Amino acid sequence: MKTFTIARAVAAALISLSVIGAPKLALADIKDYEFELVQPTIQAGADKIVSVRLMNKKTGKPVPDAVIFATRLDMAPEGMQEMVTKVTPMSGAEPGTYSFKANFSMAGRWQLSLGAKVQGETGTVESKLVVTARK
Ligand SMILES: [Cu+2]
Repeated sequence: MKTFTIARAVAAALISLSVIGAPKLALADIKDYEFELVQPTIQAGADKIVSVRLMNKKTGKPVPDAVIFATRLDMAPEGMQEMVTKVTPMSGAEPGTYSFKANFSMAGRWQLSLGAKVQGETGTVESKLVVTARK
């Protein structure tokens, strides 16, 4: 009788665990996505291409077909927030990679601010990446 009760309690606990665990597996979170630079350094100068990869941290795979917006490139990391350069989206070299053309008119660290909407996810991926322009 006692063994039977314990077995039932264990079974009940396992069932409630699987119920609690299920939503986490079913729902991806916008926080599971992040941008990373394909290359952290770039040659200073006009019309340079900077590429980023949007990663799903849970699967470790790049995310294609995201809508990228709110891009800004400035020298905030060097205390030059007002030094802003235009960012032109380009087609990415491979799925999940997003490229931009910009003038890196000065050597030093540039901050690339990005936003993204991922298909099937609510919310926005936001990221600030620092690219170093070499002379
Ligand atoms: Cu500057």
